[in-house]
Amino acid sequence: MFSLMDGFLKNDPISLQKDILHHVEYTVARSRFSFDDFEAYQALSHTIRDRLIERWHDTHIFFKRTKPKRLYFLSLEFLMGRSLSNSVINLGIQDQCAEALNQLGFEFEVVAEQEGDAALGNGGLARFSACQMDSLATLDYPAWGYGLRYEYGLFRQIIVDGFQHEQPDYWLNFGNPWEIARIHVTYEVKFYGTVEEVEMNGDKQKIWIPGETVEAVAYDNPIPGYGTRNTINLRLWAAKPSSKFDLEAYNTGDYINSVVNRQRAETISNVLYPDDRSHQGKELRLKQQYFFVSASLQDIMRRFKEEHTNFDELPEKVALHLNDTHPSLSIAEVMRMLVDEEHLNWNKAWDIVCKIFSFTTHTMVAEGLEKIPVDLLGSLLPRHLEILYEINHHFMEELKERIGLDYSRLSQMSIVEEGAVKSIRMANLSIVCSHTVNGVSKLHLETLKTKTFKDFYGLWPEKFQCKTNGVTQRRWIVVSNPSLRDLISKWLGTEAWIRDPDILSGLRDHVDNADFHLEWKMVKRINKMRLAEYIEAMSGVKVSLDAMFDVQVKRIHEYKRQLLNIFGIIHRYNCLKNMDKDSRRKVVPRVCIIGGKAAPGYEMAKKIIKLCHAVAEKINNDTDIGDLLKLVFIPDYNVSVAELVMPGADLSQHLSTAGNEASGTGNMKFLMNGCLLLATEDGSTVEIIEEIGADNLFLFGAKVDEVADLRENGVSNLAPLQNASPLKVPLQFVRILRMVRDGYFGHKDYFKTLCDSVEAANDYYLLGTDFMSYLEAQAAADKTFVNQEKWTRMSILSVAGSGRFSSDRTIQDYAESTWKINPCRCPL
Ligand code: 26V
Repeated sequence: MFSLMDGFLKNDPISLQKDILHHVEYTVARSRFSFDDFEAYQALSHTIRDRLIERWHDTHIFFKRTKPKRLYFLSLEFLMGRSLSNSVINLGIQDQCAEALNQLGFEFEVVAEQEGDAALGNGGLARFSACQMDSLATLDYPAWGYGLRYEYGLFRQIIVDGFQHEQPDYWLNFGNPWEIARIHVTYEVKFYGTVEEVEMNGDKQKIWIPGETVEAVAYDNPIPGYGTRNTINLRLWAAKPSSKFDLEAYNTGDYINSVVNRQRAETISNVLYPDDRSHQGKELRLKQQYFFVSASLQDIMRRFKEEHTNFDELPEKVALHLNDTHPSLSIAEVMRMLVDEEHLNWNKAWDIVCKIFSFTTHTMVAEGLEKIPVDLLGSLLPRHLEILYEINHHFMEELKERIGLDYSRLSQMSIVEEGAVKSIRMANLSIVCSHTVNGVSKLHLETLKTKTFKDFYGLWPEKFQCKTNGVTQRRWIVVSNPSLRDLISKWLGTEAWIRDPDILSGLRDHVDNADFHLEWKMVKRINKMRLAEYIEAMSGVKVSLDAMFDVQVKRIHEYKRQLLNIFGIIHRYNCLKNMDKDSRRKVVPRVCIIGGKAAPGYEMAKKIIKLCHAVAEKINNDTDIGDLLKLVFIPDYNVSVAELVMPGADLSQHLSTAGNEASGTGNMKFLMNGCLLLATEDGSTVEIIEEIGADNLFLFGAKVDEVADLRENGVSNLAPLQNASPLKVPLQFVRILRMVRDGYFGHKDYFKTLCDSVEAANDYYLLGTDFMSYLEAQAAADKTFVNQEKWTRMSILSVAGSGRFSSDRTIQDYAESTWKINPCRCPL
């Protein structure tokens, strides 16, 4: 007789092979006797997907049965990268898959390379969302991620003559085996229209008569945990024309136009906004936000209502997390659903709303906070605007009772900003309605409390909490650095650190073991080899493995100071040019690697990319310099490039002017890969210092409490500048600036505004001020590199201290103190 258990797919190499061939033949529709690497990737992915679906079902059946409180993580961006390697590792079937492929004549690594990145996000915030999903699944939390299924992800960066060009990333072109289209899970999302007041049971009631309807279709992306059967869901919404909309349009008789108009609906989820600096008040962006919010909340409420009848239970069963302010319209939407649709009275609904939302902000400065013009909001979502006004009215009344008629503070804390463009302040809204407001590092939280949201902190100190970011060691060691994974496990005698990262501290016991050092250096060498091959393939530049690989990869921003790095490289070049042969022999050879995308409209960032190429051309073609200094720009930096670059780096740079990087997560990934950091005391680096000790990284630059003075007076009252020109800028810096200005690297006119931006009077990010200190840190790195034993010690201690920066720790903290959710482990 057939038992239900017979249905389970097996994971031995023979069964996997059978399934791969099945998918080659029936999914990919190729002959099982002849298929290429890409087709092997497709077939293997479907083989893995089948296994994910089994676990996904079991997990959700288990959640349904046990009805735990669920977390809904709302984020407009997820940078997932590739899924194949991550899935087979989390499923624990990596060796079996490799063997299955091997017997068919394929190599796992080559097949895995076929996959493109899922790049549905810009940078830090989006990759952090992806790391959190991995940790939520691994720690067995009953969580769902919700996001948008953009058809075009973050643009591809190509470099032509040193200039960045953007190309669309139509990532779905070759199919996406990792998603499951739920064509029957759809919701109507409404826009525009009017609000009317009607009588209902003797009461006056507002109703929204919308003007346009669009359909949201669910695409599910299973997220497997490591060392557990739990597989949670990331549900992404795609916009489709609504069938209702159809009927009306067709009845007008204009068939062609109505079909063309239908297509307009789909544009909502078409493209990811690629600028992570400013909120421009664009209608399409607002439509994306509401489309996402409305579909997600209908889905969440439907699930809640299937299991419960009383909305009083909502706070015990549902936690809604706002990943930055992008999904904050959720607050107005839940109020609308409870008041207008479920007919709860305002106070009751408000009480519930205040218990279910939590909020994390990823921005440091007030200017970066999101505002939505009232005119725009009122036309697209008239009822929501009314609700927002009413929330603000109640808040202002409460505030007057607490602080009196202090109009300046009242107007600063108001959710509505009066002024040339009347707007809704999304951060204020989120703070007022959330029970918890999280900063992403200690230093970030401190800034929120003392500057950005000072008044709110005064009002509700208990709301403000620190949840320092983290990254998942599954992707950032196990997937990306298999040699290091093996080495760590060998010396710790266990693989338990993959689920319990604190165990990594055990590496400290071996920090002076010569055999360990030897193997440690060997691993770095292997990874440098892989990176060197990639660099040569990308840029044609051959690099020496004996050189120090010095890397700065992240979005290009003025505050991240890639320009400081480039100026440092020019300085190094000048020094080399002026050295005699003997001195040159003592120089540590360097390969400087820079990578990152500039927002398409960010002129200054684009000029930095061009300058990097111009300097590279000069240096790399100078035969006099040879292997002593190379500069390469890695184009199209993304998650999979990061997986290659981080393991191969000796030194990584994190140069933000103190007080500008809310946390930073790149530093944590490099730390996990035994790469030493050269950094300012900014964001989470402050906590890395606490963990591994200031002796184990290269620190430089103004501290956060010196920055304001330095900006105002050009000098700090804490540490006066030495070796400065009359302009209080080091002469070396002035000289380099002059070289660029005078056209030493060509493109004199083009670089003019870039030079102006760091001229003493304008140098907002303090490049000149920090330059000497930067050069000293660089010199210290050179000196240490010569002493390989010391370097290796520092490298081991970096990895040993990286456990605290696992997203597992972050998630556990959120789960316990913010979301109040418990693990819910699906039985095997
Ligand atoms: C803003 C905008 C505005 C226009 C539309 C698109 C868009 C997308 C994102 C953003 C905000 C970006 C904020 C961000 O990525 N912050 C970074 O978050 C990291 C994770 O917490 C943190 O490590 C970085 O320090 C922080 O810069």
